[in-house]
Amino acid sequence: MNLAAGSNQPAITYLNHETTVRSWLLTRDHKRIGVMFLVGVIFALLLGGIFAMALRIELLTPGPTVMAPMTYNRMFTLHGVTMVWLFMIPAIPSAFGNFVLPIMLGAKDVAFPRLNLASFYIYLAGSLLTVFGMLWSGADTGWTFYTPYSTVSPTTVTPILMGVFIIGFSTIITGLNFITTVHTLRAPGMHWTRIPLFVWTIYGTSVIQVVATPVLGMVLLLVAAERVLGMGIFDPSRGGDPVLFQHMFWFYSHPAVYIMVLPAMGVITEVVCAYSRKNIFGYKMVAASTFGIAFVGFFTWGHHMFVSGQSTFGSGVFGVLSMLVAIFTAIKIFNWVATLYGGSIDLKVPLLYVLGFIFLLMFGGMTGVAVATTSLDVHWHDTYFVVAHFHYIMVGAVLMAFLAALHYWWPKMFGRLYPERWSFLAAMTIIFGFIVTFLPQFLLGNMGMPRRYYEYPREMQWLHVLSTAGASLLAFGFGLIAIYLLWSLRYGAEAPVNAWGSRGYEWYSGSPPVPHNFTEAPRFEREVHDYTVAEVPRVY
Ligand code: HEM
Ligand SMILES: [Cu+2]
Repeated sequence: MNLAAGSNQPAITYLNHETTVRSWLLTRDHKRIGVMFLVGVIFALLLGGIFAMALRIELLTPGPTVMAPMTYNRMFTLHGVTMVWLFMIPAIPSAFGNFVLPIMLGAKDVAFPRLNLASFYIYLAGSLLTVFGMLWSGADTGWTFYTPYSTVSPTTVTPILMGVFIIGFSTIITGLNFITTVHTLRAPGMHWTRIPLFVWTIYGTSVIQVVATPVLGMVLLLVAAERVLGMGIFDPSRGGDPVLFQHMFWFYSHPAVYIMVLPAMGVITEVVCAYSRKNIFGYKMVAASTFGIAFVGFFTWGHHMFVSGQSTFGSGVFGVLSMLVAIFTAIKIFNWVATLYGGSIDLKVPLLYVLGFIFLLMFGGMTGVAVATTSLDVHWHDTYFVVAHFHYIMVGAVLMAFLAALHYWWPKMFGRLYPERWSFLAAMTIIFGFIVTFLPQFLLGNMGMPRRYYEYPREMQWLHVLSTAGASLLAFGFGLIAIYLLWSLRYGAEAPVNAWGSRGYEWYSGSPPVPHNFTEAPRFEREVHDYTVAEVPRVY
């Protein structure tokens, strides 16, 4: 062990062994690539957040407020495109998955480090093309690019479609890399039953990424071909079928919601164990439910199409299959709560986000079951009810998990502690701000407020104003986090070796880790999160 003088951190870490810009840009170190992805997705979150605030400000009054109707259409498209494709999909797998997955397995790196770097540049190229399309004149199709409108819209749809198409390759490559890493690079003692649950969720996600993303690629390319070459694939006026688009789009995009939520569930499992000082209750069930969700998720896409003219029987089958997902999710929720129960709880800020996650996921999940009920969904489809449902899951749950991961692994990644009081204030602001933003949207949807509308009747105004107020709180919370995290990089106290006394395997390496994670391959001789052992062996 070679420690820096007067410190418990390694003298040479992945951060300081080379410091030139070139050493970052050409790095093959999974940790640096993870950090670069993290910076990328945070920029996307910021950009998507600015679009969101513009939308909420416009909706403060029933009529025109600050922008023209066409600008509004572009705004919600840019918001959705940025948040879904540039932030949500890569957020947890590509950033945190890259950073911690190899360390958790006792590996030096991922299986294909060069490909890993390529994945980052593909993500960057796709994102830049998308942002270029947005700045050029933006698109007004919504993030879902529904045909036939997307094939005729006069806005800059094609570059944005192609940007998202390119980002898909990054997703596929990263998925392949993780699957191969799990199969081939496990250190001695890392049996299948010892694999941390975060890794299992990344594995399940990777399978979805590899299997489903090509379908998205195909459908986007076909829309682009229809726009550029005038082929008649989806546009009925040219002999195409617009519903075919919906099938292909949702065949990917429903499983894609699990690309977002499964890694989030993995983070939650790690954090619950670490701060309740207990191994997960029902490891095998939690791991199996991950694959249950990943598998069933492939057979539920028709719940987005109840009003598309599909047969009533078809809708019924899709509805029932969708509800199965709730059962697997409930298994996880039960096991998290059972782990917390009787644990030695240490309420640090990542655990606070976990409590927020569980609460909001239940709201999102149960309203999911409600909208999967055909008779109810015919009323709620394309209203704010659906908007609220998926924001409860995507923002309420996934973003909470993202923030939990950021706060849990921050000392590991950068070797610094952040101010605890400020982090609590920010977490409370975000959880409260979230509820104020999105709870009114359920009510609005039920009153008949359609999604993507620029104007609304006056009696809905107070709910919209409430929602905008909540969004402002959210923005304030994020600003706070940005300030204290950046502050901590320079002025934060040096983090101890294992900031939380966690028994997760990633703490076997230093904080921050040495360039190849370990000086010798660690041996895994206990179960993950076994708090009955006296101390964590460290190998760096
Ligand atoms: C218990 C599990 C879930 C069920 C049963 C469920 C069900 C549904 C249904 C039926 C719809 C379509 C409603 C409509 O358009 O009228 C829907 C929309 C949506 N759900 Fe879920 N959902 C579940 C979980 C999730 C999760 C985990 C996510 C994300 C991580 C998610 C994200 C979405 C999105 C993005 C949409 C709307 C897409 C759009 O039209 O823009 N859902 N959900
Ligand atoms: Cu779905």
